Amino acid sequence: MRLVAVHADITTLQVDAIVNAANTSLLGDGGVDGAIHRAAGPGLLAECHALGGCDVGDARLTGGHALPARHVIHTVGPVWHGGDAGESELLASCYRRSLEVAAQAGIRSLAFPGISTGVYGFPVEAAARIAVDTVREFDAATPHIERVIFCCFSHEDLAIYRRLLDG
Ligand code: AR6
Repeated sequence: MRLVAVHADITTLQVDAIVNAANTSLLGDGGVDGAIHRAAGPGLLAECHALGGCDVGDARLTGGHALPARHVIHTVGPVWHGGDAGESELLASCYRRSLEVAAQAGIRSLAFPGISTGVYGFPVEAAARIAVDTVREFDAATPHIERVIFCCFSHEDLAIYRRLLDG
């Protein structure tokens, strides 16, 4: 598996799947979730309605609709409450479940945003470390996915990921 970090709007990426930082309703809101729903069009919302929600730390698969990506994997990150409420384990679970769902669907390339690091307030550096470690562990156990992209929305986030991936 190749792990790379890029600076991009995730809705523009041509990959088998992009991951969405959703909420438990799966019905779209702001941030990357809002951007994905706007770019995918109303068909995505209809498909999400039928799923009936998703637990924190879990993931669900839909089509990509009008997106260049063929699928969207919706995962629900934890809200940051200071770090003693199981936030790290739940965030690791988001990455692991997204990869499991991707592998089951035969997805070979996927892109993650910084789950929970926007409105949900998870510190970026700690979140990036969990993201990279969890993807590397998954790769060692099940080498099905060829390319994982960490899609950074700021140059600061990109610098953090580049450092972790080089280290
Ligand atoms: N492409 C890539 N990354 C993006 C984009 C984009 N187009 N837009 C934002 N980001 P957030 P969360 C980055 O707040 O913290 C929603 O309302 C952003 O800079 O989208 O998990 C949901 O419905 C940050 O690094 O997600 C939930 O209610 C990262 O994506 C709640 O927000 C995540 O920021 C989830 O909060």
